Amino acid sequence: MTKVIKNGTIVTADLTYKADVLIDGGKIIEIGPDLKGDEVIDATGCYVMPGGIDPHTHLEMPFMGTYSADDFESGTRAALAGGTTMVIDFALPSPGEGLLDALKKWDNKSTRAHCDYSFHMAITWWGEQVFNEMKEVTDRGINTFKHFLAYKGALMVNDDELFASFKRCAELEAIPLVHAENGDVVAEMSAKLLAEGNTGPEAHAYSRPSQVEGEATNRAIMIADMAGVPLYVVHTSCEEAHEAIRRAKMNGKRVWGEPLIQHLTLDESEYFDKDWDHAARRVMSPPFRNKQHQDSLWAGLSSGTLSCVATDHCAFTTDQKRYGVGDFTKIPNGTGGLEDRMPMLWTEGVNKGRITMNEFVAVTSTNIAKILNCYPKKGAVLVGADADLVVWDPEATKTISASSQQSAIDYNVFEGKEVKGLPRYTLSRGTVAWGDGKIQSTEGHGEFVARDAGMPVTKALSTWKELTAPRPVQRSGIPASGV
Ligand code: DUC
Ligand code: ZN
Ligand code: ZN
Ligand code: ZN
Repeated sequence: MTKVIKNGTIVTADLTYKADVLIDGGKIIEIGPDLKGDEVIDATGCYVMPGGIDPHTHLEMPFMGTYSADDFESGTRAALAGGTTMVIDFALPSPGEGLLDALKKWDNKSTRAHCDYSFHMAITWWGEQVFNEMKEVTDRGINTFKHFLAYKGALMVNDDELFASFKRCAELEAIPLVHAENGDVVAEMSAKLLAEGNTGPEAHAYSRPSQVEGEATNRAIMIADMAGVPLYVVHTSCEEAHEAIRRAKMNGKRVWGEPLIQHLTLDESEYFDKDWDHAARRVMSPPFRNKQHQDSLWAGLSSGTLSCVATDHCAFTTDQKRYGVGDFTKIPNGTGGLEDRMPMLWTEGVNKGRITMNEFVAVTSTNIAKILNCYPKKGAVLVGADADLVVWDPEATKTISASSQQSAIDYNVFEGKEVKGLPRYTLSRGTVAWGDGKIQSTEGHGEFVARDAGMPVTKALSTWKELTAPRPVQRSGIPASGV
């Protein structure tokens, strides 16, 4: 049974043109005018784009004494309703737990996924077992390792561990990821705020100013450079971090930055003079910033110094957020966004002239597919690519509301926002998974996407070998040969 998407305009990261798309066996088999298929999907007035890829989700993640409320079932439903056809979730070993043991847990949870998915592996402690298992993890098709420089006493790794792991990534031609906030400084500031009686959710923002992110981003970039490995910085939320990334790029380093849709569109006023629940629901790390930081992130997307827009989808119910009444450090950190990332970015980005449609495709799908080594299977409208596609209606509107969302939580941080630009259909490997305003996919349809290590893009500017190779000592005026 073939399917044909007719009368639409194809929009990719580099081209915009009118053509039909013919699909068979879950793949695109032909692109051109006047194609015929057994089943017709009408794309009149719509753009046909690669399905979104969200490179940063935490589904059913054990965190801060609870589990994030959206699992692979509700989380991937939310993804599809918003035009996203692939998520990359973080397998998270608790400190001391083996990587392969953690991976088994994520394999089990993900059997319920509605759309395709892949994993990053988190490095939450260091030892011989971790060093050895990193190789087996890459053999399983996971070529990215995440490091937390925050969450002291829980997930945080120290610089010696970070350096060791980055060097291991270099050997395996894998890419390290970093959550860049200085965990030592955050811990000090949090303790001081609490001691002074600042227990409410707004103190969360005071405890992690943009400097803690700028410092950690720059540190991670320099350590990655010494290890001879590229670096992907997750949830870049401020100018200081963006500046460090820009500088590294200008110096020829392979460093990528990932702003979140939340940081692009919501600001710190959400924490101040608001009721406790309102502010606590928006507690995440890094916290929302001011307008200047938002302008910096938008500039990064249009200039190309920032590469991908993600969500860090890590949703907690109001009841879970209330674990932190009386102590802001106990409010589970995280917000949702899977369903809203693409409509919000289109509305605030494309409709407002901040980014083009092609840039929209690049930052929601194609760039990350290339970085993570799953392009052009994902992130492309090309013959042979998976038919993970979104038929995007630029005229469709809605008001975002928790009452109509797929997510399992009881609120939405974008509540009341009017969006213009929504998926009419979302196709997952050729199957219509979202259409006519409803989920049409089945639980378990999603498949794991293996991503090999060792693509050319992992070549860094300097390599550990070059940096540590014996070299002649140069003293003032004395030739190095020592004559
Ligand atoms: N930040 C969050 O807000 N939630 C999950 C993990 C993280 O780094
Ligand atoms: Zn993080
Ligand atoms: Zn409120
Ligand atoms: Zn995260």
